[in-house]
Amino acid sequence: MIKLYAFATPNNIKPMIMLEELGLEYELHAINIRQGEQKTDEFQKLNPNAKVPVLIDGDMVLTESAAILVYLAEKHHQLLPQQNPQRARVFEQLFFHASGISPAFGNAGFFQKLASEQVPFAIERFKTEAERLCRVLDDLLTAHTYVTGEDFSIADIAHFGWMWRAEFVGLDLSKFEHLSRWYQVVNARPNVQKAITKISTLVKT
Ligand SMILES: N[C@@H](CCC(=O)N[C@@H](CS)C(=O)NCC(=O)O)C(=O)O
Repeated sequence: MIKLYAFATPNNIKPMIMLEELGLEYELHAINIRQGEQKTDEFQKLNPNAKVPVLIDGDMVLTESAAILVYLAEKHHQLLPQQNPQRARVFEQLFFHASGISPAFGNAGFFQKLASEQVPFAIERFKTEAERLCRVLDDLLTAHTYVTGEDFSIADIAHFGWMWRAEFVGLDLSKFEHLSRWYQVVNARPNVQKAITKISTLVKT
């Protein structure tokens, strides 16, 4: 059976939503990153980068949430269009997520909620950037139901991961009309709710 090593954080809800959407059974293994369990020698044999999530599917041991989404989508032929331009649009959003949204949101949350000292410049820098990126998504969503068009895809799952933790980042999504509407649509999916229920059994960030 598929195994997922995870903790209750934005990057980990993504593969869980995907597994639920695909209707796959999986074992969830908690790695408590607040207690340093990601730094053990045993865990670093799975991910030398010492981060969750890690997916194990047979011989495949895979890290990086976006790569896990693509792997599962390609294996099960779902939530990633086969043809361009739609396929390229999904990758465009995945790279935008991994290189833009994820680091900005992660740093904004870290400097506001977890850093051992308050660094106003860092808080301002990353929170402003996170808000700017929400505005980019909000503008994009004026034209479509989902981030790449009218079909739900792994790009929506990736973005949902961090939007689900907007409060940790100090962001009020209700300020973004279209992004809020999209969030409610994705959040209402039964499989998204199943993933949230399961991940909530792990410790929250
Ligand atoms: N780019 C990676 C980021 C993974 C990541 O940062 N995971 C965090 C939890 S959301 C983690 O394991 N942090 C532990 C640490 O940095 O020590 C992905 O998308 O999977």
